Parts: sequence; C-alpha cells; structure tokens
Amino acid sequence: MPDQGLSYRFSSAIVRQPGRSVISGLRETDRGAPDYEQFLAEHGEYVRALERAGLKVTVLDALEAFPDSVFIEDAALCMPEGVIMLRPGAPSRTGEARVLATTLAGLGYEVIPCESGGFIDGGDILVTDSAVLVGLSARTDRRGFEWFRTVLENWGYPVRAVRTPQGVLHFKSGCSLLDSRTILATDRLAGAQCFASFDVLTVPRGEEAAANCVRVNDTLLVPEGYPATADLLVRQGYDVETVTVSQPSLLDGGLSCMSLRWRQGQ
Ligand code: CIR
Repeated sequence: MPDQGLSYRFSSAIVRQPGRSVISGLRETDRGAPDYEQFLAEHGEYVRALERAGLKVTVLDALEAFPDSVFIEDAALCMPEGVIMLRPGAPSRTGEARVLATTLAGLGYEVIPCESGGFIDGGDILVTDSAVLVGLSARTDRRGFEWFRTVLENWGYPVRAVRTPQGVLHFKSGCSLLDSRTILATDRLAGAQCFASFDVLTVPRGEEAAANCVRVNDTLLVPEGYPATADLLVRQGYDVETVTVSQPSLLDGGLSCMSLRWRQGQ
C-alpha cells in the first residue's frame, strides 16, 4: 500500500443534499418515512461535523429522481489515483452513478467508469491501510467485485472478498475502521473471521447500529444514541463526536454512507 493513514486521513468530502423524494427511499423494514425537514437538519449537522474534523466539504444539489442519492458513498470510491465509479445493486439506484460521474468529471476529477455488468456498492467497501475488504452482499456480487479488484490491484492495492452476513444491508453496516490496526465490529461480524490481521473492538450488545462510525483525521464520528459504544471508544482514547442520524437510519443509512472522503494532493 502506498501510504499509511490513507484510510482515515482526509482533506475533502463530497456530500449530496437530500431531495424531498428522500421520504420514498429504500428501507428493509418500514419504521415510517423520514421527515424531510429533520433529515435536512441532520444532514446539515453531519456536514458541520465533517468540517470541524478538518474537511473542505462540497455539497452537490439534490437529485429528486433518485430518492437514495443522499447516500452518495454507494455510487463511487475516491482513491488517490482517481474516483472509481461503482454500480449500486438496487435497481432504483443504478443510475445514480452515471449522474455523479458527469458531475465529478465536470468538477475536474479523474473519473474511472464502471466497466462491469455486475454490481458493487460503496457501503460494502472498507479501505484499510493494509488491504481493501469487500463484502459480498445482496448489493455487491462476484462480477462487480472481480472488476473492482482488477482496478485496485493494477494500482497495487491488495483486495479481499469477505461475506456480508445475511440480513445485513452492507458490510460497513456492521463495521468501521478506527485506525490503521483497529476495527469496530458487531459481535456477528467480529466472529466471521474477516479481520484476522486487525485488533477488533466489539460493539456492546443492543447497540449494533453503532457499528457504522467514521474516522476522519483525529475525530471519530459516532452515531448519537449509543452511550455504551461511545463510552467504550472514549475509554480506548478516541476523540469521539456524536452525530444524530435518526432520519437516515430509517432508510438503513448511517454516517459513512453520506459522504465521499479523500485526501487531495497525494
Ligand atoms: C439503500 O437501501 O440503498 C439506502 N436506503 C441506504 C443506503 C445506505 N448506504 C450505506 O450504508 N452505504
């Protein structure tokens, strides 16, 4: 791997404003539609948290035709070599990447188009300093993975397929990178042998939804409402900032999926 800290040292982020259509976003279990105004407010807080962590944040316009497009992480992966366009596996989301590719190319980014007939969602990709782990899931298939692996291996990154547990939407719904050596994971994922070369902290029982955190520079963003997890992470020495994601979580979204993050000038 070219660089230590690649996986959580960032300078910029791109987010997409939620559209009014977000109330029709996909959800595995219907616990009611999100409230648009509250979603907007939480999204604004999320952007401010990224800025406090040191990022310059570009906010893209809402895409009403794509209710889930606020979950921008699923459509692309930013690497120092360029932005890899992905192919989200939910039929209502597949077109998001095309629109995003056009926007990013217009902003001057080096965009690598997806050349796979398969599917791959950014929520299934965990970039660490030692390897890129990809969870095969209901949204990421073997064809999508093989294409993605070819792109990254050509750049010199080791890539490994793992299994996203059944019933879990994305691999990163159940885990996050805390630092170069340490992963936070649900008990279920921690037991699935994906993290052999890492230290693993297990999310306290009953707080599984807290597994989707985001490390940004020296700050660890943790979803609000999971006190045992926040306590555990503070005791481990992380600089924890909690962010409310009550509305995105109604659509199975969390902290990682609402931004593309990377370091410029590498
Ligand atoms: C979806 O089902 O695609 C959206 N409602 C949620 C996507 C969340 N993305 C992520 O965790 N990376």
